[in-house]
Amino acid sequence: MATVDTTVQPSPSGAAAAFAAKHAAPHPLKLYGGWFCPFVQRVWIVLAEKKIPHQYVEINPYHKAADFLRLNPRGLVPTLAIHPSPDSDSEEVRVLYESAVVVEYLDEAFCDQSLYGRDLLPRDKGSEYERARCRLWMDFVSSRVVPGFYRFIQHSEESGESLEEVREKFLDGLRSFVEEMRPAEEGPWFLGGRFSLVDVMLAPWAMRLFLLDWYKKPGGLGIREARERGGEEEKKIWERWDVWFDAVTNRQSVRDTWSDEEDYVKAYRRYAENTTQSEVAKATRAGRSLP
Ligand SMILES: N[C@@H](CCC(=O)N[C@@H](CS)C(=O)NCC(=O)O)C(=O)O
Repeated sequence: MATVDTTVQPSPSGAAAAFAAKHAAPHPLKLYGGWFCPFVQRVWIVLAEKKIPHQYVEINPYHKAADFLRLNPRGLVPTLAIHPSPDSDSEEVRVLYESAVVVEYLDEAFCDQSLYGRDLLPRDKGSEYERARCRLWMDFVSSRVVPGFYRFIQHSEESGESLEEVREKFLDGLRSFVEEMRPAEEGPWFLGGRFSLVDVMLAPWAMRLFLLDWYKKPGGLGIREARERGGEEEKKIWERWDVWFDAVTNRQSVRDTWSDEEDYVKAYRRYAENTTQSEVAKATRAGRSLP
């Protein structure tokens, strides 16, 4: 078997290093994560957003230690372990994984608004439709936008599609997402005035879009060109996108869970050269849905 490079810088840097250090002490709620992982960042953002007490445990998910596989047989981060509190009779450690599941769990489990602030999904009586619509667009991010990001960044000569094609499909996903946002007059977020899990789901990839400009030349991400080429409708879409993008990439919880930019450049080189053997990358290469 070819030797696979699974090394990653062992710990976060910048603001994320400070955030991790603040949450290094043992705590019954443990997030196993990797600083570079956008799925982990979703969970990290919710912990930061709601100021949920926890312990952050940095691991390299590509080196699957037996103890970690016992917690999560899929061997993926984020993995959340909920240890019994000292005053409970139970010995049992409860485990959750899958970022989309974990963010909803945390939002529901830590719902005392006097301690944790506003819910990240609308939960008041009568908000069933709005909550379901949030889930629809959270799912859209995971099932359309995120796979499109990996097809784009891993694009190579062998992809069977041109760089222009993968770029256009990716931008189409963003356009559909933007068309569902409340008008900017109501506020910058997907729901207008209210930051929600829909924003959380895409925020880590919004932060990583600069990598497409960095690695996918010529043309890079291509929003500027699409806007210049397009008509009025296209301009309006990207104006709304800019408002959302600026707000989300400056949100405190997003900044607090972000390492130094150059570390992402290094970590994503293997994706950009399409040589990484991560489960996400292998699925992308094989045209399968993501793990
Ligand atoms: N669907 C999972 C995806 C998680 C995932 O792919 N995590 C990557 C790191 S970004 C991982 O643990 N990779 C280990 C591997 O590929 O072996 C989620 O949403 O949590």
